[in-house]
Amino acid sequence: MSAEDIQTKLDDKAPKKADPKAVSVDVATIQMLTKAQADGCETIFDRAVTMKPCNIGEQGTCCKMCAQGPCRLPLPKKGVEGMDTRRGLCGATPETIAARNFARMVAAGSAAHSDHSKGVAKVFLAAARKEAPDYQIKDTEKLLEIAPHFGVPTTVVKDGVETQRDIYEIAVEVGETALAQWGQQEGEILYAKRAPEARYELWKKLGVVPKGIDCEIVNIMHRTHMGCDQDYKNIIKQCSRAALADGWAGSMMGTDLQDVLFGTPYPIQGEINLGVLKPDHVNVLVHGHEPLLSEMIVIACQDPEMIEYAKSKGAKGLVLAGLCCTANEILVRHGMPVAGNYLQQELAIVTGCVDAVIVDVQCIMENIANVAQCYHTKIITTDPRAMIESGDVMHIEFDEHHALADAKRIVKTAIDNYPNRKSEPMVPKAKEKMVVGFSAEAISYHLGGSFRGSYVPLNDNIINGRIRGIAGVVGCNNARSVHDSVSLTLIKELLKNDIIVLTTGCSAMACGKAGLLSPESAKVFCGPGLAEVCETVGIPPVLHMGACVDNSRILVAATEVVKAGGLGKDLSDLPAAGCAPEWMSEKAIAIGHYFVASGVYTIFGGSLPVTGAPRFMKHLFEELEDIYGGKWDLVVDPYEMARRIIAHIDKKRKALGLDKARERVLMDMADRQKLEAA
Ligand code: CUV
Repeated sequence: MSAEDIQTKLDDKAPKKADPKAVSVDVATIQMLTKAQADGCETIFDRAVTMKPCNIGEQGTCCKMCAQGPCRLPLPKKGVEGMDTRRGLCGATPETIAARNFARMVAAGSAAHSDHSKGVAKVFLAAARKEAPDYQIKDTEKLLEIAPHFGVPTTVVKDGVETQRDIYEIAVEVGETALAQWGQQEGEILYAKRAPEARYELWKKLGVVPKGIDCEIVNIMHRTHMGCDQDYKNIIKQCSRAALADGWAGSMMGTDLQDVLFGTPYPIQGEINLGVLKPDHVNVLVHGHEPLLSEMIVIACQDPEMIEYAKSKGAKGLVLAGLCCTANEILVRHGMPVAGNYLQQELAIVTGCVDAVIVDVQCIMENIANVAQCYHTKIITTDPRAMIESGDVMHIEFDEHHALADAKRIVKTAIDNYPNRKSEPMVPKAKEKMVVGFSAEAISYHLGGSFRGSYVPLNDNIINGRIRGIAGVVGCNNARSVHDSVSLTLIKELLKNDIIVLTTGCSAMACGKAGLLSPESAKVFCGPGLAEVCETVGIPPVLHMGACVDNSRILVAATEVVKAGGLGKDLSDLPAAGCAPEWMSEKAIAIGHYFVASGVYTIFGGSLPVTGAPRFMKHLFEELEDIYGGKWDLVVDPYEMARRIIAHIDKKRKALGLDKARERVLMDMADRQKLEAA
């Protein structure tokens, strides 16, 4: 065999690489993926080319709940004709198997959000008791607003005069009551009553008001054990309890307590994309989810001593930026720059100028440890629940009792790594300005258009048809779909049709990068009605509401819309829908299900592991609507997603007697190209 033949053989065996231009619509991503490949550094994009997903798992019909399997029940090529005779060894039907798998995703997703929030509640209580000196009760207005939901009085009558109680006293009681919600075994979660009355009554009638948080998650783990719940409808009912415990308790309390500790977000400017990194500065990235650590890192990085220390190492200064939902947390509260969303975490390191990535929990790809080894980046884990064995990862445990000292130690380690850079950094130019921080309170304040905030003007604009409806477009990136593309295509379609978009998570970041989070984008992307409203009020047509736990803000905002009147009595009456176009994490499934159980029509993109079980799928996609007024759907094409959302919104408008809505704007190819170019 000649040397040439050998080389050809080796080339054949060489791993196939992704085509950068085919996998993302984000220029910075395309640029850095090209660099990664030139540097010989493998990323998720390349692996997505070489490794195909398992079709049985994708259909949701692989059961590995016991050691007699795994039992694999793929759909026959021709589909199921007549009786579906597929069974696991124990006799489990595809429905039982898919429902169990789905339920465990709900459990894991709810656990992730709720465990994050439980940690927040613990620190909140420590702060209230003045046992965690680096944390304070910052947003007292929000504390006073939430205290009644916990049954905590905010005033006391002294000498016949009603006076406000001591803030820290209130906070201790709120903290104790909140923390008890996780372990509660009987009764109802307190925040269930924050939902519109009709919704709460429906949950009661259906018997799905969660008793507590942890117990509903444990219940799923039990009932999905081998030989336990074998009725997919009954399993889904438990999914509702656990998911509602996530959305209306775990996540919602997490958001609220974080707001009290760190401030409720109000509109603030920020910048996004890899262009926020500076080659001649120390660049520190925070990545993960919990603001407990990142808030302290923000303070540490602004410390003049720390900046001087960075300069002493030869850097011009210190840049702190974020990845994933941690980025959203420090963005919406402090306007800190965002380096990128989920699929950009490896690529940030590929710039060669990231001196450390500080991670806590969730959405951290193990491969960042390997990518870091191609460059000089230090990966620092900080949470005992999320350590990394691969590569050369450091662990500096973060303890909230001496939070700031830990944060400084971590940042110092990053600075010490600056002189170790291996190669000339290459930072993409791409970055965009954006306005973010639309908490439910901020929306009320901004749209209220008066001294006192109100949702009435928003409702008025929905009723008069300027705004056709509301869509929540949230969720992740997914290496199985074109990065940012599905979300952006869908959102642009919705805007064109006068649908205002509420967003969180990595989807929000996609919008930021594409310029959709600037007020100026309204006249470029929106239909005339929505453009007029946005221009009058001075808001972007896509409102960035925060991280994934902040999807609870969407529930609160939607409830406020119901309360403001004129659009029905329940969340399911609203001309509104939800979508996670590029979802990938189990948290997304938990979120999806709490939206459905709250009465929202919810579309997921890509794939959903239910398609191998036709009766179970019908239950999720059709029958749930009769029960909850909301249902699941799976749509791959973003134009079709938009079509279904618009149809749903029009259906709801008609039911409300608001059916003078204009026809959907149908775009031809030229229109689309114009939009794409804009
Ligand atoms: Ni929590 S869950 S990839 S960071 S939104 Fe982004 Fe958001 Fe999904 Fe993860």
